Amino acid sequence: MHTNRILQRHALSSRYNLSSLSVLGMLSTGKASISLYNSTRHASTIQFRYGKANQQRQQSSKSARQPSSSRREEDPSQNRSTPNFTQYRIGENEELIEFEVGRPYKFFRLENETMKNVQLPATHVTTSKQEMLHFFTEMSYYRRFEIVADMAYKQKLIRGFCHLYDGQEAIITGIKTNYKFGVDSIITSYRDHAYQLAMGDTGDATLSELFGKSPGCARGKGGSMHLYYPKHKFFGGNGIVGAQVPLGTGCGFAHKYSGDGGVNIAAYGDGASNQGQVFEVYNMAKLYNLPQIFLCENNQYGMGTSTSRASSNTEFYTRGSSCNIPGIWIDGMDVLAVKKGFEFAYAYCRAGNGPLVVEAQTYRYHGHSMSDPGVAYRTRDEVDAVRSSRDPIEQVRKKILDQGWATEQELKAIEKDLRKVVDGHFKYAVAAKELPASEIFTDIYANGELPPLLRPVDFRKQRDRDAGLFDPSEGRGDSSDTSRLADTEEIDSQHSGESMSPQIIPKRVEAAA
Ligand SMILES: Cc1ncc(C[n+]2csc(CCOP(=O)(O)OP(=O)(O)O)c2C)c(N)n1
Ligand SMILES: [Mg+2]
Repeated sequence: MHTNRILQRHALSSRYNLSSLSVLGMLSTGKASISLYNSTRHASTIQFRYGKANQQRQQSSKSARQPSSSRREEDPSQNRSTPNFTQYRIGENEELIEFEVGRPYKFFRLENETMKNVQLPATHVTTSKQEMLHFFTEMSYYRRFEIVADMAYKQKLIRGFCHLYDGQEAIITGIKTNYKFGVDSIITSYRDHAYQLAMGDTGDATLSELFGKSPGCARGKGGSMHLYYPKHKFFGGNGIVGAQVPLGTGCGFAHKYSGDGGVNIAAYGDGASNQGQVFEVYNMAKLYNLPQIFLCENNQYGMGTSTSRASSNTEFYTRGSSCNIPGIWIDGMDVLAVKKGFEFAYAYCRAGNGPLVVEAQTYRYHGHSMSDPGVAYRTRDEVDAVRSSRDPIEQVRKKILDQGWATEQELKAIEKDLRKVVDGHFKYAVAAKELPASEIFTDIYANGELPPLLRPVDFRKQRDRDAGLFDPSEGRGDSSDTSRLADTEEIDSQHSGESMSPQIIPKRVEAAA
């Protein structure tokens, strides 16, 4: 049965009849949208729903759950099986309920402005039991994913940089409710795991990318900071602080130029908001009247520096002032406030009102990245106080319990199920293969050529070191084409030790035995 129909069927069930309760949401997760079906009669189970492509992928990789790098063609993300993606929408038969937004919106230059076809968001938000259960499930999934990433990093299964999003889950969850898939575009910083999952990549693939394994969106070459999902116009995952803001504005320009009706969100941190390039594109976006949301995820710190130490104006929603861009402040810990706030932001931009600055105030629980324990510049009490009073998942849990929509045990069962789901991603990513060393110089030029100015590694030595990892028949391309293998000794002899010249191009050698 289609998940939506399941949802609707259960929406009709009595509010307090817990034996027939209920469907607990759909996620763009794991290998699929997850439908959590929970009842006291049936043990909690998670039903994975696969699209056709995913079924085929399952069958082909069933035995060993070993993804093969040869499965990837030119653009891995386009060829990878994609989840049967779903976005939660309140159904017609659902009983609606209104909640007051705990911390009201703040507006900058919006109240007296004449806006085309849009009204400021009210302080109450309409939702339903099913949507709240969905939010609980979706945010808990992102949280669990980050906890497992944290653990995997400590086990050295993830190397390099890794920035976790726990604490900030309500923001992408509230955005996703309003996102027009196939139309809108979005871009963010390196704190991007939940964005990738929300935009539809699978948990298996996402964790594989973090592990540097071939099923990942960048075939393991990008890692944690370089996730992307072009199918749904998620353009990463960007490691240079602030760099995504001009890139996103370029997407905003493309939306306007092509008239496709889309809106771009360029998300950046409170630290990034002080960058010159951010102000430059504010100016351009306003000049061109672009459908552009500048989203400042104010998590209170840029690395170890608090906003009050780094920013002369900590009211980030007013930062468009020099370019006459209005702004709105949203409580980024309250998923309902984010949902409604972005409903407004999208409507504002779609109606042709031009760009908007949105500040979503939030908090990051972990340190800046895995190398930062996160307690040198703030106290544990501060972190604990946010966890106990403003946590986005706990706020939703409380509302669900207060309404009698589920019991504590039932919500715990969801979390337990999610652990299994993410454990599945973990097992998958552990078993997944790395690309062979012969892929080291691929994906640099669009035409697949080796870069002429790069000094290649000695694949023969590398092969010995990797003891069996290197196999020229693996990976992309014709296995008889050994042009990627370089006779580096000869190159070394030609190399003067100064700059490499274009004629020093890796020489064709015989294939390794
Ligand atoms: C151009 C540039 N400068 C400095 C850095 C180092 N750096 C990485 S993250 C960061 C702090 C950014 O903080 P913020 O924008 O608040 O984002 P958050 O990490 O809090 O999400 C800095 C300075 C970088 N990656 N790029
Ligand atoms: Mg920050």
